[in-house]
Amino acid sequence: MGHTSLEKIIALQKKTTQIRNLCILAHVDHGKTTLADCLVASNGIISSRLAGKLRYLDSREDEQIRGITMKSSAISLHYATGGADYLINLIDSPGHVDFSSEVSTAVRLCDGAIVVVDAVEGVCPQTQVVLRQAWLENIRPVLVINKIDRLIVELKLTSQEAYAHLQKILEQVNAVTGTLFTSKVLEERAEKEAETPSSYAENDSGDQVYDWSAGLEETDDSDLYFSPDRGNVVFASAIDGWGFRIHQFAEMYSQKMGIRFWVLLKTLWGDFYLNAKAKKIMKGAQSKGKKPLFVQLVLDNIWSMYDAVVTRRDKEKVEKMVTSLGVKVLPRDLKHSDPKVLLSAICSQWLPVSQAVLSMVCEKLPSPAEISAERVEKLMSVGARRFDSLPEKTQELKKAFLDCSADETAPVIVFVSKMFAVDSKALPQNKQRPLTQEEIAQRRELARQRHAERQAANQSAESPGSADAGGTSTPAAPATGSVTDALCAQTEALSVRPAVEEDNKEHFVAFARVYSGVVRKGQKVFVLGPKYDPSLALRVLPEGCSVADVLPSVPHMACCTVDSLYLLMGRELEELDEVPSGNVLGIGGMEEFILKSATISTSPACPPFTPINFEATPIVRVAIEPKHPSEMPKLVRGMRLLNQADPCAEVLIQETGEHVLVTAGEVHLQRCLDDLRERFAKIEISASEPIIPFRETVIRPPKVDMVNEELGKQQKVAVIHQVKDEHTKYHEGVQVDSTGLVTLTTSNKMATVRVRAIPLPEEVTRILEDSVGLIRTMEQFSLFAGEGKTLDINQKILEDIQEFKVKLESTLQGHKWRGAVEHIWAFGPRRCGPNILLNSIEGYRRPSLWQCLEQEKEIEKAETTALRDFDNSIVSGFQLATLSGPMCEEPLMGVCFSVETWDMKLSTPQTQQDSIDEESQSAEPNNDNQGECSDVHETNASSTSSNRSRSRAETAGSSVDCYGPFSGQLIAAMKDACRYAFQAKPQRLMAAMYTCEIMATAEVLGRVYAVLSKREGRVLQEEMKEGTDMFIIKAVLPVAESFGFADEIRKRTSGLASPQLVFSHWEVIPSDPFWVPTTEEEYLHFGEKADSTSQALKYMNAVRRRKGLYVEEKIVEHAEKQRTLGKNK
Ligand SMILES: Nc1nc2c(ncn2[C@@H]2O[C@H](COP(=O)(O)OP(=O)(O)OP(=O)(O)O)[C@@H](O)[C@H]2O)c(=O)[nH]1
Ligand SMILES: [Mg+2]
Repeated sequence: MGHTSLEKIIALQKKTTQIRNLCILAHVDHGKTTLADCLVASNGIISSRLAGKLRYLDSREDEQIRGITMKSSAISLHYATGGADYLINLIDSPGHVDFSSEVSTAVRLCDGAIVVVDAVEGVCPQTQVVLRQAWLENIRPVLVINKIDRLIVELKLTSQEAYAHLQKILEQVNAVTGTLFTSKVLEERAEKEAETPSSYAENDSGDQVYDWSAGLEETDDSDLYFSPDRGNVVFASAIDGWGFRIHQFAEMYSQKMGIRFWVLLKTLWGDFYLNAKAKKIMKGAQSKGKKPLFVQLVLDNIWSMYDAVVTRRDKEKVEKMVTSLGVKVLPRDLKHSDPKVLLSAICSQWLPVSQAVLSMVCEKLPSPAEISAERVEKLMSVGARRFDSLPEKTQELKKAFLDCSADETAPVIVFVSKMFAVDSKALPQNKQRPLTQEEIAQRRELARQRHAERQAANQSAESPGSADAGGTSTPAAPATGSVTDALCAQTEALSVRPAVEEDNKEHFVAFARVYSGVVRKGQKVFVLGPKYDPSLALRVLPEGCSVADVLPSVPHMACCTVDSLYLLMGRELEELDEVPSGNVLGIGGMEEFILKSATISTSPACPPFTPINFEATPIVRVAIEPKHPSEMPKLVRGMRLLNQADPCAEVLIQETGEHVLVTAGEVHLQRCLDDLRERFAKIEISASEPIIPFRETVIRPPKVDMVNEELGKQQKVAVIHQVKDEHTKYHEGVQVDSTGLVTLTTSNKMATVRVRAIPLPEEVTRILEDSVGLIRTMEQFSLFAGEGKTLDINQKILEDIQEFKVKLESTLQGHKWRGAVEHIWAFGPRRCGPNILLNSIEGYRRPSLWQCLEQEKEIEKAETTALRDFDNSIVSGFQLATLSGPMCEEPLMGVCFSVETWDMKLSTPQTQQDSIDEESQSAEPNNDNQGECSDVHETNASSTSSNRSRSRAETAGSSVDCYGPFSGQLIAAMKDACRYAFQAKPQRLMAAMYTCEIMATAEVLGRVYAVLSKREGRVLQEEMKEGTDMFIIKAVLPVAESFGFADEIRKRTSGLASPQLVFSHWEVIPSDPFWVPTTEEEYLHFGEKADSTSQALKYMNAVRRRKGLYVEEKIVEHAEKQRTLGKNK
């Protein structure tokens, strides 16, 4: 526990205004954990000598080995300043992209964040991401510019150059904040406009004034930016243990030089210099070529310290400095062979980093009591629901949030952001603790008794008088034996039992924060799942009920008793009896009730908190198997535990029965597998090669062939292995014309569809991908409309749908796409994917997909024709076709299927014919033939009979047919038609692509390029980072080639470059997997066998093989003649 006792921390937990909940955020390796070490050391939990080396909060073995953080962990620290005591609940988070979900869960529980930026690398991709996350959660950030020692020792900058460099970094960080701020102001303005439809405002005189400002002017943004004079920036070197805010120097020099403190504070950072003669501070240091104040008064001191201690090792100077600073240095530090030891001994007393950071945190970050109304509303309103649409009782809870009160009467509201597994040994109740006096006495007594019994037993065995010839034992013997046994068992129980129990249970602790009230051990609470609906519960539950009552069951709500509460202390947990509002805590015994996150409350009116924003998309999948098949149940249990313990990992069982694990990236995968092996399943497992997702698409016919010759002009050659021919062979009943129009008739010959596949422009595919949420809403609306209900959609979403439509219209230009957007029939697969089904059937009208936009207008009554009734079958066929393509059964992407005609001939059995005719009274020309079973009604789409009854179609659908139900046939026919239409076009595979940013020095640049090109990567951009000799390379790389990429780069560049891969987009692989040489040039160039098979073919075959599909391959071509080896050879 360090210097601070548990009692002290418990007392501090009650003072809400003195609490700070914060997390440390940064790009990977910018020094978060090292900084956390310095803060932890200030509480005496670890020795300050080890701070920076121990990385105390990286408690997992793999975190220590790899040197990166993988899990966020929390610790409570005590800080006293100016007579006030503060409790700092600190959460260290990982910086690697693969673990960004851990960052999201940490940010949710905090009110503030320390953003750390490496002084050399500056703002990196993850820095931007974490700034955005902090912004989205409405938490306030402060900045630490870390690793300033690298500017001195590695880059060897002068103090003036370093100043310019630091200024740039600050500008970069503020630029990111500025962008976030502007977009928010614009969004708010848009919202306001939506509420008041016109932006014309009447002023007093009645004139109309148009407000043309973007709203940016009136919104105060000065508090938002990082600026040293505002005290929210610390300059530090965590590894050497120093850090400062300019306040400290302003104070020091104001005494020394007699300048007022605030004048110095305002001028210490900026373009000011000291005019020694006039004893004045003047502006314009840069233009006059003077040393800025910051360089002269601050940086020069540090530079000379490094110069004396590290570079020149000037003993005399060091001693002088030590005495002038008034710090104490141990003789062994002075003599230490590593100058860094001496340096950190001096600096950590002169400018202790923990002091600088903690005082900034207490001063600049809000306490839990200062939670803003805006943040509360955001936390309480799930999804598209507005806060004011919540039930009244729920809205009243907003006050409880704002009060953050720890009163008895305040409702308890707790949010659990993740579950984490702990070793049962780490639980305080199982920890080995020193025995109390009584226990020692008890044990002594037991031992004594046992000894006495044993002696008594020996005596009775030896005593000759009681010897029993019959071999039966004396009545005393069994009795003594049993007493001894019982005693032994008792003593063993004291020592052994906990060890036996701990093996069979993994303990989960909920990582949580109290937003209102006090949670107590043994208290009964409601656990509300993410889908819980308070309005439903308030209707079902009796008025004024409490958790203790017997209540009817409500979906997504459970009642449970709080089992144990913990104070999180990094690697350790301390047991608590109660935790008041405003604190971060661990809750034990919740694993039965909570999967990953939940809201806990004593009030049923409490809404579930908004889901956490996860930045990472899980993309790497592997299939997992136990080494020994009999251990399957253990694996299943282990995977279930893993799923609970990791916010981002997904575990699923595929239709094929495979157990699949989906993770965010390679490093994450590795950690999940280690966890499974060593912790959750405790068995040997084997994981498949990562399953790489692909997409299938069609493209416009290429104009040139594989040797860049224009197609069409060359002589074709006969190729022996003509693969293409096989692909153009179709089933009977299928016709494909030269333009790729496929005509297909159902098996019972009653319906014919003509379908064509058209590649969608790339832009359209992208728009479709980005608008999945909107498409789902539209789909739901249509579904409701079909049932005669209406779905109320929030105004903002309607506007977004309108915008989506306009965007589609503007990208689908040209005569081919005329009116296409209006005629979109469906999206697929799963009704929201990036493929379009287009209704190009002349005369067939169906309700528009965009009907939600036309709410005001009367939704046109769709005509009920036979076609209309089977509309769904066509859509289903399309959905199936887009879900798995013909190349390797992967989903399609960017394909439009245009249905050009759809003819139906409906036969109606005679028995029902009469009633139908009476009802519908449609003028059918061939009514007179009704006696024959082969009676056929022509229901062409262009036929005008508009009032055909529904029952007719149903009859047709259910009529007995040797080919099965008609709707099923139609689905199959449509699916096949789509597949053939797809195959009639040039087919291509699409690969998932990662983007990565690699930072590398000039020497290793060549090797980075070599690795990239070997793995089919492509460099997009290369630029030099200003003020350093680092290059930043932006590249894209197929996911399929990415395994081991980061490791290889690291190895080839001796650890100098380390890339982070983030999923970016899907890209068409240009080579044709079905390609065979067909022209003379190609034949000459690639040879008859076309051995140098394309990348696309390799991928395709790999997927087919994995799925157990037929792979066209010649395994042995020119086999040597078989030779029989002699027996003895
Ligand atoms: N030169 C120098 N190196 C530092 C400093 N602070 C940290 N480091 C080094 O930077 C490396 C990464 O430090 P960590 O503290 O593990 O970084 P992190 O931000 O926690 O990394 P992740 O948790 O993996 O994102 C370690 O090798 C540290 O020794 C510093 O002030 N100066
Ligand atoms: Mg770390």
